[in-house]
Amino acid sequence: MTEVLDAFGVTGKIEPIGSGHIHKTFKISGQQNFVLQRVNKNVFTKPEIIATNNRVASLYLRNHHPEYLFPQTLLDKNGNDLYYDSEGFPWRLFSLIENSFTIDEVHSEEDAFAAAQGFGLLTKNLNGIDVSLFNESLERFHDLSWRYEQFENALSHAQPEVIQKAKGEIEAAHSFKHLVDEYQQLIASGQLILRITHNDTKVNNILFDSLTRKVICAIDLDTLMPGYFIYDLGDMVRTFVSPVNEEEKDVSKIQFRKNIYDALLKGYLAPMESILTSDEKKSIPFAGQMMTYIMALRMLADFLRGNTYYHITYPEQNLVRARNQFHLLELICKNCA
Ligand code: GN1
Ligand code: MG
Repeated sequence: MTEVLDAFGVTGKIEPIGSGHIHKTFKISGQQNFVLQRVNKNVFTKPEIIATNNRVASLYLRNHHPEYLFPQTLLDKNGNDLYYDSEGFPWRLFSLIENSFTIDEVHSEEDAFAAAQGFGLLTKNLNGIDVSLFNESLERFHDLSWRYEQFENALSHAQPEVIQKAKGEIEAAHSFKHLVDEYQQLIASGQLILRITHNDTKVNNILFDSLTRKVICAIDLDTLMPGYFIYDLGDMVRTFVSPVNEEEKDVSKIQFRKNIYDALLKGYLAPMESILTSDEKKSIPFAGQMMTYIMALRMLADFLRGNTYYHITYPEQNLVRARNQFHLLELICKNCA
């Protein structure tokens, strides 16, 4: 760790922060405060793609929307966005944004509106950028057909006792397969425009101001890359509408809060309404369905595979998450038609 702090030329006390499932994140408290992250190189095998995508976006925003706050990484002593330590792990450093906080669940219509507006503004402000300047930091990340195939593949290689434990969830996964067909048809129809989307719009990727409770900015820009608006809108539906998050074991607490759904849609459309086409708007109800399904499939596949992707703190956590998400999916399908 000293090696890494040295490489960036910073000093301070180190403590772990954050609740992400992928990277290791630390707060550095010193004369100035920073956020230091060790990038998960098993997930992001080409972390330079993230750095380049972010640089392209940041440059465009600086020229076209200088008022927009984009959390760009700080350079190491050699002028690089990423520092590779002696063991080959990539690290990056950000300024800590003081007096800010994140939330894991949405508690009010105001928060839903504000957070959704925050994510919408990112895509809106990047409207007009040359999408081909970006590369996919994770290939086929939200390709539902491919994620379904991965689930089937994990299932075909899983141990019998693991399959037995996940029986109900496997059944649920099969029962929603029609969403894959719907997705394929939608993509093939060409109705959706490839835009620059955030692709990980869970509510805890919005930074709020502690004093005003206004949105400061969207964070976690690892998957800022070409995508369809349904990916962003859908992951908001998935993480905003229920009063409990994906870790909740008691599925009876999962709810679809219509007032929160309406507020988030309004918030997202505030910046996006004028750029979305009428064809795109027809897919609004499908967004939450497809993104909740894709996450349920990914969590279940990871459980079947023996938990190789998401960070877990107890053995059945991915199964719990998948069960939670299938319950939520059922509610979303009932309420967003
Ligand atoms: C991961 O890193 P984190 O926790 O923000 C995942 C998302 C999932 C999410 C589920 C790169 O996001 O796709 O929606 O977990 N990110 C990656 O909580 O796989
Ligand atoms: Mg992430």
